Amino acid sequence: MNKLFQPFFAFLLVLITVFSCSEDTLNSVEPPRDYAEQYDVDNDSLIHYLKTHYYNHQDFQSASADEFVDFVIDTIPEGNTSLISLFDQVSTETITIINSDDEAIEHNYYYIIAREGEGESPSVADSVYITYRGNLLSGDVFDQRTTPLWLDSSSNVRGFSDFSSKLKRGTYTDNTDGTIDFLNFGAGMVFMPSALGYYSQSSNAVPSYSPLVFAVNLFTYKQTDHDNDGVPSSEEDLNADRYLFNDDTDSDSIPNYMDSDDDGDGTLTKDELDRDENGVYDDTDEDGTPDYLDSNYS
Ligand SMILES: [Ca+2]
Ligand SMILES: [Ca+2]
Ligand SMILES: [Ca+2]
Ligand SMILES: [Ca+2]
Repeated sequence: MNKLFQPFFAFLLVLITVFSCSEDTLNSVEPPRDYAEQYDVDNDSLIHYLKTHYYNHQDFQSASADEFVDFVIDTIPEGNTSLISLFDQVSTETITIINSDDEAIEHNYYYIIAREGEGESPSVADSVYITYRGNLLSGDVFDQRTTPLWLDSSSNVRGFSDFSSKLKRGTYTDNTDGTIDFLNFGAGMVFMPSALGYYSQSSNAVPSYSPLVFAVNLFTYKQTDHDNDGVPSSEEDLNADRYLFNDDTDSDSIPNYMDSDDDGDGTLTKDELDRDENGVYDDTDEDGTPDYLDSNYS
């Protein structure tokens, strides 16, 4: 049995490069490039990469339930017609990015579920217990974690957290020696344009405007409530677009998932959420908007 996975439930918040950098860490002096133009460039690069590379998909199909399989991506040799390209195996997801002129720019990312997993999937707001490897289209690995760690999905780059929510967790067994064995966990890869990664930000390992590839194993996850207001963070994505930063009921620039008084009426959400404690959010005027999002009721 695989004893790779040891520090379970030790919640670690580790600052690593799948995290988005904050605005003040931008080291680019030029204004960021136009999203639509950059997307076209990135998407061409991604399509070319997908058509010219393959991965070891058979290793995943033949793996036993507890086996940890490394993702191996390689170039299809010239003239080879038997290898199946990544392009012929990917699914596509579209994320809309709103630019500074309020225009919606659709961004595709591509992904492969190599191992289905057997449990539920996390939301983009949850904490995920994962291993991963990140590489550029050149093949260079810029970040890798082979020991599982907890990551807060809301802090990860958007393409990473969105893709994570497509994986299913596995099951696990506690061993008497304190180790954990994970079984049938979900595993896959995501191929994303730079706008869903670090975009204009750069580091030594990741140049600006780099499309990214991540291979991810999802062992398990847990629900979060970032602002401790009693509403799970996943429910604070009110418009259900799998993005937490554009839901701000009281327009105070603090998104709901971080706002302990969502409607800004001076009563904390936790104090007006469910006064009669019947498990249903209170809606005093029965207008369909619960009191904690209704500034008419506090
Ligand atoms: Ca949202
Ligand atoms: Ca707010
Ligand atoms: Ca809230
Ligand atoms: Ca209210």
